[in-house]
Amino acid sequence: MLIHITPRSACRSSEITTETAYLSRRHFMAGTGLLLAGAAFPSLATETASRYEGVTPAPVPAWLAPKLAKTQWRTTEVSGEAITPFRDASQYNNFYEFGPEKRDPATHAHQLPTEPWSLIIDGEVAKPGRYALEDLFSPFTLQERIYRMRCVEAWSMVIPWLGFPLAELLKRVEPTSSAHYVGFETLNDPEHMPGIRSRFALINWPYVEGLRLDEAMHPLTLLAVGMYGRVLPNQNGAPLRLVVPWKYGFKSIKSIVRISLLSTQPRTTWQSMAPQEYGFYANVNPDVSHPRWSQAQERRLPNGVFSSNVRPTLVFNGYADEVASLYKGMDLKKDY
Ligand SMILES: Nc1nc2c(c(=O)[nH]1)N[C@H]1C(S)=C(S)[C@@H](COP(=O)(O)O)O[C@H]1N2
Ligand SMILES: [Mo]
Repeated sequence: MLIHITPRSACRSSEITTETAYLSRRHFMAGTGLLLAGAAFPSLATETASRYEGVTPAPVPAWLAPKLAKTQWRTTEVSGEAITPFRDASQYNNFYEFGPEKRDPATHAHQLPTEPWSLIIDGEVAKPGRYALEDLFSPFTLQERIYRMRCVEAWSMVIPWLGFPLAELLKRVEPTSSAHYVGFETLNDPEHMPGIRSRFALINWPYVEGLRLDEAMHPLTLLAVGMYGRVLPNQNGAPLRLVVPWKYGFKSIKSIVRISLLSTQPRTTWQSMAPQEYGFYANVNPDVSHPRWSQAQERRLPNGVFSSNVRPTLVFNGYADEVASLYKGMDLKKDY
């Protein structure tokens, strides 16, 4: 998502094929009902091993291990859309704190210390504080959520996240009646984040993001602490990151150190860098082109010379049934 360079990942017209049969969009059945039913996962060990495909996952931290045992698992497919191999999801990343290239996060992020980690919750909230991660998470049961992830650069993946709804955390800290937005902030650690040290970085660190309170409270909005049945790799935003599946990937901020309840709309990193290209809402929308490329299609990873894997982009990334009502009466071409 370098703002002055057309990303290499943007679809070339030669890659575009017509997708004749798109499978059911209603993969997220009956809201969260299916997830909460929490069917036991038949063989987590074998399943996880095959997902990792020879890549050694990081060890599971002490605070996560007991939670994994109680995780509510669901099936391994999203309506016939294959889960992206762990290899791709953990080695083709955007995390500018570690550098601008897709391989940079996987190369450098392992240096980042993620234990201990604490999260500041402040602003318009009855119970502000600095919370140790393990204390903060102790009440929550992890769920597996298999979501499409659509980058604004027009590539996408399908990732099985492990986490819990952000709403559960927000309810516990009790937003006041003046809280209308939620702001998020990533760790700013130049010592361990070479992208921050770089003289070429255009970003005003720390990376910041935001949601309207109703978006933050939506049951699809997840705080993820793991993926593919294990701990989050650092390059994917350990120890905790946001996942907002109906919005472009840049909203899903990684390695969060602060969550602020706010009365007014916060500044966000990409919007402040290039407001004509990246909006606050950033809802996935095939009908609103990026000024430099179309958003009508996307390249589903992994792809290759013989399988371009180009597919049509779905409005709200396929989650319209769940989230379209949040934007009733809004002009999504104006509030992009
Ligand atoms: N702190 C931080 N969060 C970030 C980014 C970033 O550069 N820094 N990149 C975003 C972008 S553009 C995308 S597409 C997703 C990528 O998430 P993934 O690497 O886990 O697939 O992370 C988002 N979160
Ligand atoms: Mo992105």
